[in-house]
Order: sequence, then structure tokens, then C-alpha cells
Amino acid sequence: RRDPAGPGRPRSLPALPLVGSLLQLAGHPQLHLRLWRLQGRYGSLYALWMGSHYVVVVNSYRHAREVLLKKGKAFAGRPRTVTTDLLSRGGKDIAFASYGPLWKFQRKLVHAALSMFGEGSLTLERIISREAASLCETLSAAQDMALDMGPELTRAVTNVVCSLCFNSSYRRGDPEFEAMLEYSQGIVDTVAKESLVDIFPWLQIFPNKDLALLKRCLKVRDQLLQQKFTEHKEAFCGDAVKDLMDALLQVRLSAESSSALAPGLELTDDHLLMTVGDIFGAGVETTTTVLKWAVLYLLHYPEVGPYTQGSRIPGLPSQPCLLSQIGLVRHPEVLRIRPVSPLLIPHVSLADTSIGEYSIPKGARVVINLWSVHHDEKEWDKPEEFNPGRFLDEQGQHIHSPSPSYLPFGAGIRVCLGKVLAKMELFLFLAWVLQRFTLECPQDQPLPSLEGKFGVVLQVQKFRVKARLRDAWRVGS
Ligand code: HEM
Ligand code: PLO
Repeated sequence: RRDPAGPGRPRSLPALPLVGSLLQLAGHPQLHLRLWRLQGRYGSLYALWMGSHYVVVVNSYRHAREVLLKKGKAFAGRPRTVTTDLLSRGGKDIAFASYGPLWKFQRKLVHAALSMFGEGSLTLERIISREAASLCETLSAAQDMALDMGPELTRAVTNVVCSLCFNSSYRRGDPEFEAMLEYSQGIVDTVAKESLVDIFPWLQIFPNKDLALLKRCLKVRDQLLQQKFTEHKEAFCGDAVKDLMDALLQVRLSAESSSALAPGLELTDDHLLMTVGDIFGAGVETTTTVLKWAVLYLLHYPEVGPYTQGSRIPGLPSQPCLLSQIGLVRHPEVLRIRPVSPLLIPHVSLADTSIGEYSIPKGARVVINLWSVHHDEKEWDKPEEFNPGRFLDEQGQHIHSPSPSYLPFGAGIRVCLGKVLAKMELFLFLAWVLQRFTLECPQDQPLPSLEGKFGVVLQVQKFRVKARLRDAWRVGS
């Protein structure tokens, strides 16, 4: 069964029966860093065994682009794991679904719905600006207090996806929002953690703390999704499509889905629920995480902070140079230095294929280590240094990546479905906040750690900040 040294295969870490290469990985909670360092001994492309699964680890942008773009279709599969199967009811969502006609159809539907309600349209800009304004009000009220911005950033971002998915939003202290915060944290803490249950599915019969937590959290999430679904079904009259949920219901009612799908394929209630669950979950956890990283880096690098001291611009900032100075140049660098999804979502080869000169068998799991791609010293000058200016062109006007070794949203047919939405949110939220406030570390506290916590997203440890309204924005000035 095992042939780690098959013809032309990548070099493999030593593997033991049953556990595979687990011993080399055990005790390293920061899996992306461990896999990054293993390059020293095994080269940038190597293989390992997770239990009985053959895993290929890609650490260079050339190989990453080959997998995602040039041979995108051959590597478009997803592995099935115990935790993601629970999360997505056996892959009925988009992110953890295997490649196939249903997955394609779900992607197309969401894409169409997102462009209709938001992307690129004024509606989306209005929704985000409304939430940004409300966030700034809250920060203003808490001025000069040491504040954990986490929950407020989460609420602002949640309300944007809530508007898109369900045409609703949450007020401060809303119990449903508090419940969502809690279950989502539980899911982030447990899902896709290459925990023992995912490596040895038969361990499921033993009680497992993480698995129990995940199941508890999923129960709460499923209740919430089901409730939104039922409300929409009851109110839906077929013509006025107000949100993603309505758009999905409409497709089901129209003949479109039956004619667009091959006989025997059906978009079930579960597919609709899991699709919305994905967009809602991805919409909240990713963007919030980037915003927290952005704030944290500003505390560490105050000199790249306020370019706009003293200027007061009502409404949205509009001059291009100001735009780039306030918000635009920051998020590309934040996404480089702390990629939200440091190992993407694992891909699976759907046929015998190759990467570079190495042959890769069908069914191999392929992990793209985005951390390595974004910290490659041959591509990036001082990769651990936060330097938003590296993404500005010579005139300081436009954003461009100085290296092709940059793939924060992945690429190719599995590229992030929320890329446009996410970029717009990051830009607008950062622009609104940084234009109005200077962010400082409370005096009695050390600078918070820049070390992330590895998981399905690279999480930020909790920290507090003082948001001071800039002089130009104080009432009466
Ligand atoms: C997939 C990054 C925001 C929806 C992904 C992947 C990455 C990523 C790296 C995996 C690509 C792969 O496996 O090759 C990000 C980042 C975000 C962000 C950095 C924020 C800054 C969002 C938002 C949404 C979203 C706001 C929802 C509207 C999805 C979905 C997938 C995905 C549905 C799965 C696509 C598939 O498997 O076909 N994202 N994402 N993401 N993202 Fe995002
Ligand atoms: C986040 C917690 C939610 O409660 C459920 C959820 C759904 C979709 C997941 C998301 C979580 C984490 C980030 C993921 C997203 C799909 C695509 C995205 C994995 C688990 C990324 C960054 O790849």
C-alpha cells in the first residue's frame, strides 16, 4: 500500500506503520511553521504520511502556481475528514465539497448572487459604510479606554454578511449574536485541526473532547441556520429576491436547477443550508481576523500609521493617493505577513499527475504552505518586517505585488469566492477607522504578541487598544 519512494516521487519524511510521520509533527501546534522549517532538510517539495494518507507539501510559489493554476483541475479535489464532514454534512457545502457538478453549480449560484447584491455595486459600499460608521461611533464612545476591539469588529463584519445572506443585522448585546460568537469560536478551535479523529477515523468511537465541542457548537449553528431558512421560506413569494437565501430558494423553485443539473443530481435543503453556512462562516471569521491583524501591526509599527494627520474629509475618502495611504496599502501586506489561511484548504489530486519533475499519484492530499510562499527570502526583502510600502508602485499611487510569491486568496478554480467582497471590506473598514482614530497600546501593557494561533484560520491572540479620536474629528474643531 505504501510506496513512499515510488518512481520520481518527492522525498518523504520517515513514516511508521499506522501513525505515519506523526512523530515529526506531534507537539508542534504551529503546523505551518513546522512544515516551513522542514524545507531545510527535505527541500521545498516533500511528502509525508498522516496515518494512511499520502500528503505532499508545497512550499514554493512556482509549485503552488502549477498546482492551483496550470493543473488546477487535476488538483481540484478536497479530502474528506471527520470534522469537515460534520461541519458540511458530508461535503454538501462549497469549501469542503469534492469537485463535481453540484459543487460547480453551488459556486456559480453564490457568485451570481454576490454580484447581484453587492460586489462592485453601490449597495455593498453602502452596507459596509453603514457598519463602519456604527463601529466608529462605538470606538468614539469608548475613547481612551483600553478596549478589546475583537467583538466590535466581528459585529461590524457579521452585519455585512448578515445583510447579504439574510437581509438582517445585529444590535449590540443581541443574544443571538452572542450565541453566534461562541459557537463560531468553538468551530474555529476544533474543525480541520489535524486532530487524532481526522487521522484515525475509527477513533470516533472513543469520547473526544474536541469532537464533543464541535458537535455542540454545530447544533447551535444548525438551529440558527434552520431558523433563518424557515423564515425565508415562509416569507418568500418568488419575485422579490432580497438576499442570498432568497436567491437560493428561487433557483430551487425555478426549473433552472433541474435543467442545469444532470439527472440524479439534486440541490437539497442540506445543500442550501450548508452553502449559506459557508458564506456566513467564511464571511465572518476571515475578514475579522485580517482586521485584528491590521490593528495589531499598527500598534507595532506606529510610523506606518497616520499619513493623514489633521485632514478631515467628510464621508468616504476619495482622492486616490489618500485612499492608498489610509487603507489600501495596508491590507495586502497584512495578508502577506499573516495569511488568514496559512495552509489554504487541502487539495486532492483527481488523477495521476505531476508537480515540477515529481510524479504525484491520484488521491494524494496536497497542502500549499502559504506561509512559506509569503516568507520566501528569495522573493521578499526582510519577510518578517511589516512594510506596507512594498506594495506601492514607484509613484506611490497604485498597488502591485513586487513578487509573484503572493497568493492570499489562493488561485484557479478553487480561488476564494469572497475575494472581491473581502478586499472591499478591508479597505473601507480600515479607511474609516484609521482616518478618524489613532490606535495605541495602553501604557501599562506590553505590546501584544505577533505570534498567530494556527487553525482553520490563523487567529490573533486577544489584546486591548486605545482608540483616540484625531484632533480634526473632535466635536467643535
Ligand atoms: C476559499 C482566503 C474571505 C468564501 C478560500 C481559500 C483561501 C481564502 C486561501 C482556499 C483556496 C484554496 O483552497 O485553494 C480568504 C481570505 C479572506 C477570505 C484571505 C479575507 C481576507 C472570504 C469571504 C467569503 C469567502 C468574505 C464569503 C463571501 C470562501 C469560499 C471558499 C473560500 C466559499 C471555498 C472555495 C472552494 O473551495 O471552491 N478563501 N477568504 N472567503 N473562501 Fe475565502
Ligand atoms: C469558520 C467558523 C464557522 O462557524 C464555520 C466556517 C465555515 C466556512 C469556513 C470557516 C468556518 C473558516 C474559514 C474557511 C471557511 C471556508 C473558506 C475559508 C475555511 C470554519 C478559508 C479561509 O479557506
